[in-house]
Amino acid sequence: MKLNPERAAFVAVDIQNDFCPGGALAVSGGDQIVPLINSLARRFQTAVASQDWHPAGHVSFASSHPGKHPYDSDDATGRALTLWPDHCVQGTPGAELHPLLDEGPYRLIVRKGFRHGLDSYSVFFENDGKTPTGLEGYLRGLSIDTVVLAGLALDYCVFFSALDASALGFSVVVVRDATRAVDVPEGNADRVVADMISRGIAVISIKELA
Ligand code: VGL
Ligand code: ZN
Repeated sequence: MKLNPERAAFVAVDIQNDFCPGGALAVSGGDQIVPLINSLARRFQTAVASQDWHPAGHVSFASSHPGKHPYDSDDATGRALTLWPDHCVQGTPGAELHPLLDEGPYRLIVRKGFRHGLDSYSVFFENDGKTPTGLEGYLRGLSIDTVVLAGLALDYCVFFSALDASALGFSVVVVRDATRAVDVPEGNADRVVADMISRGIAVISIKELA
């Protein structure tokens, strides 16, 4: 796959300590993708990183809902109704970008999920489906038409970012080997990949990127 370097942006989703082994919401093998993310980011003129950035007591934390447990679902309104362990709390080491992530290539770091009562999986819109993060405007301002996504987690933040990017009219590419999935419930990763492909999103491996 050949991309126009003037028109394609790379988005590295949530490469943060809490999503890596030892972190609060560890994604199996999350740290293994860091070298791939570094090599991908260097190939793009426009690279953006996102950072899950929650206040303490955030609505997405199971601990904020008496009687609920991490990975339970909640009936609050929103697009995905899962409750999580406390993670990516603003200013804590878990919220920091992974120490081996090379931050040099990134022009912009977008923080999301910072409103107390609203979660944000997507790097484009928070989970109400309408509150923008500003990333769309940033990319349009640079005449970007193609969004290349990788990072954590495939079946949450990467997936919802890919759906939003596609709905906004960007061409969307997901580099699957530079992602890892939560895979809760089990099979979720395969389900979201099939869903993305059915919507015309390209799910490729890193070696397919020219
Ligand atoms: C994420 C669950 C909760 C992610 C963020 O980055 O995929 N997942 N917050
Ligand atoms: Zn989160």
